[in-house]
Amino acid sequence: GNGSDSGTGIASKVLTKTKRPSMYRVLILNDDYTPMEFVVHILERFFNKGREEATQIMLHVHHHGVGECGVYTYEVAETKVTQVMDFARRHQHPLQCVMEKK
Ligand code: TYC
Repeated sequence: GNGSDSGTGIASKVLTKTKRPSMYRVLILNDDYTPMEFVVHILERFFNKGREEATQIMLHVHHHGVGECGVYTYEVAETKVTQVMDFARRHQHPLQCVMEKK
């Protein structure tokens, strides 16, 4: 980046450090009670998945215990986790959603 003269008459050049943001995976966890259709709905509604991919992710979680919904910057990931946890609680399902640094 550039620093320009702001009054001294001496122009300077400033090196601007750019850095990519850390990325976070949002994961959903399996449980014995949340209906499969509800999980598919969550993946469609909050993670913009189509029916086919949402179903694949849900079945992966059902069989393996955990699965990735998406990868986001910290604030976006945190918002997704809160939205999913609130939605599951409102519908009285025990679905758990967490984030982890990549
Ligand atoms: N195991 C649940 C069932 O049999 C389905 C399920 C899938 C629940 C994925 C949570 O993240 C989950 N109804």
